[in-house]
Amino acid sequence: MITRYDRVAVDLPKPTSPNPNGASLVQELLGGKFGEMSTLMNYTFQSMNFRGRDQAQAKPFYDLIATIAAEEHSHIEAVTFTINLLLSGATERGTDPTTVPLGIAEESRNSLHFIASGQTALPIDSMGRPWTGDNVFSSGNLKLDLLHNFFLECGARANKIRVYETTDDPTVRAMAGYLLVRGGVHVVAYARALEVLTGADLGKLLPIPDISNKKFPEAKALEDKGLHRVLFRNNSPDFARVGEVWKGKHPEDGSDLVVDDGMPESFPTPLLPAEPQLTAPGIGAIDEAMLQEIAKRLG
Ligand code: MN3
Repeated sequence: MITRYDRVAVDLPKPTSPNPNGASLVQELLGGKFGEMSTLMNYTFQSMNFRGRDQAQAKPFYDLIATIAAEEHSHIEAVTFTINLLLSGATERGTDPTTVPLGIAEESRNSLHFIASGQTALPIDSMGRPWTGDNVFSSGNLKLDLLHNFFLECGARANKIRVYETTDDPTVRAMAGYLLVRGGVHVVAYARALEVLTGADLGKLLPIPDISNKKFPEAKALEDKGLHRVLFRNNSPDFARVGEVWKGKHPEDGSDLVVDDGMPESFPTPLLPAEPQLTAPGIGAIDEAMLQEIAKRLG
């Protein structure tokens, strides 16, 4: 079971200006092959599908995958709110449909943002392809699943770095910086899991790609606070054996890995203003002429 809070894990600043094409790019980090929907769904299915967790030596790995799965929900929120903030105010606000208020859609890369949604995120990648369950790997073999997850997190890290490099927008950079740090935790966690399970030292491969998080100011600020070495248990009485995997030294800077029984810092969810030209949300702001017409018909 999941407990939900009306909070986000990243303090997202307002974009410097609406940026529909930036929003299209960021979609890759949500619904792309290596996006947050993929990490969320991979670990969610792998944890629910986990066989033999009653075996003492298996339980810490179950606890790890389940704990990371829960965190990934906050990552789809971070990316989705970033997209939504970039799309807010991208078209002309008003209630007159004859002024071509959605004209910008013609020159924007993703028309679905304007036609299929209320200028908001969709479960698609940066090219508009829908996210698919084909992105989920859940083989039932722990070693294989952990190897896959290590690869998935490294691929996700590469995508985050490249999206960061496309823009200087502060919202995108805050989101990408945060996810580089937390995704980095998950890279190390799956490397450490394989190490505990097999003795292989995957830490020697890191970082993949070969660039430190500390090169990204938004990520460095969070790593200076130690966010790269903490796994959160979110006050749950369960999954307590995660510390049997998440332990030892961080392979990149040698700091101690720690399990925090509480929750990460969180921030209010950004408010998305109404976009009346899209009739979103479609309550209030009643059209006077239409109201009179209805009143006449009702007699
Ligand atoms: Mn993630």
